Amino acid sequence: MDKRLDSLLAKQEELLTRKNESIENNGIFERYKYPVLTNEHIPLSWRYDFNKNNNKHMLERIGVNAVMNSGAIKWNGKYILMPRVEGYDRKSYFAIAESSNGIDNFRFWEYPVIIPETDNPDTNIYDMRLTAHEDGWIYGIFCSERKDSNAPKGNQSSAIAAAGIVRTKNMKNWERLPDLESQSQQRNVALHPEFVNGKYILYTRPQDSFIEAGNGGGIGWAEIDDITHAVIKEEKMIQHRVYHTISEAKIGEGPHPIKTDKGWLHLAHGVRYCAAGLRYVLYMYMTSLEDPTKVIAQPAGYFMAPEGMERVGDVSNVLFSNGWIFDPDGTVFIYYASSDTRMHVALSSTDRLIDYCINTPSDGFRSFKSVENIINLIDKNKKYLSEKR
Ligand code: M1P
Repeated sequence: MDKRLDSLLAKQEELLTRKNESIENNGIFERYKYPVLTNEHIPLSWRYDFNKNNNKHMLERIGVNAVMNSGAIKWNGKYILMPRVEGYDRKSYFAIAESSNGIDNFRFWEYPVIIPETDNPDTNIYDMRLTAHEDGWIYGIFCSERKDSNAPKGNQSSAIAAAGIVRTKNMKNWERLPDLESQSQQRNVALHPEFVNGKYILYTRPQDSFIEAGNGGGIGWAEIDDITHAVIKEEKMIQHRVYHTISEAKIGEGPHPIKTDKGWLHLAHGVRYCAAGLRYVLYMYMTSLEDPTKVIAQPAGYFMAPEGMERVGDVSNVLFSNGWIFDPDGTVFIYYASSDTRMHVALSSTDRLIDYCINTPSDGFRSFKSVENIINLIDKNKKYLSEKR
């Protein structure tokens, strides 16, 4: 074999077998030192022609720019990630990587995933949200992007975002169902794992245009009669954008919520404007088991924001999550992408996340209220310490 290829393979093997290390403990979750997936994790057989007769300099033929925004699911005892892989050609596609422990040694399966097209082919597909539904199928809902056919002549960037739907029983063969029918553009759509009142439930994110939320931009709850022909008849908004919060510009549901005995735990992203552009952070909220459209807890501000190297990438100042895995022992593996470039993991537990959601003060929407929350805490601590003495 070619010397250069040998050395590329050896270097990649080192990366794929590297142990990850927990680096931080703020009490709520632990971050890990190394990204779990990057463009360097993509198999070399997808990128290089190994035959020296065709590739005497062993040049890379098909480059990968980023591996980000990953769906996640525990399947056959393995931690499965289904990220958005973006090529140098700016087209995204899906691929599956698995690990035995969920924190390191993720390896891609042999081939990227084939998502069948509809009669109206997608230009770009990304941001898969996976749900093992109680109907027995594993569903994937993703963003399907196409050129806006009504864009003025010469405009090459106007696009339409819609929710594409696929399902599988083996994670290998994906059946494409018709795209979600909606009055508005849609991105960040996730399927609730259970039927509610006999209906499939979608968390939606209506938006007026491809980028701007416009009048939409919150998280909607839509009841769907038939998932094989999904039509939104009505959207009840369960999360709203609010002035001067972390989510004044846009909000998007992350993966589907996790069911706990205290309620449904939700992970979402909030977007705000700042001088550097848009800033994406992750936040959490909880909904009631009896009425999952009712928010029962929502801590103020963000749960996770970009830190250190996470701050920089193709689209800087972005954390985004569309995948988490909940183990029966209560461990929660939070998979998140930083700056549209790479994938990370953070670990927590349902106990800690419930505690975080229920006991963190909610947003008072004014500086005065924020100070009030701090003073309350100081006073409680003073009382506790004086009683202890
Ligand atoms: O670039 C940040 C994110 O922007 C979009 O998310 P949203 O629709 O909430 O603005 C998506 O394109 C997402 O993939 C991307 O990470």
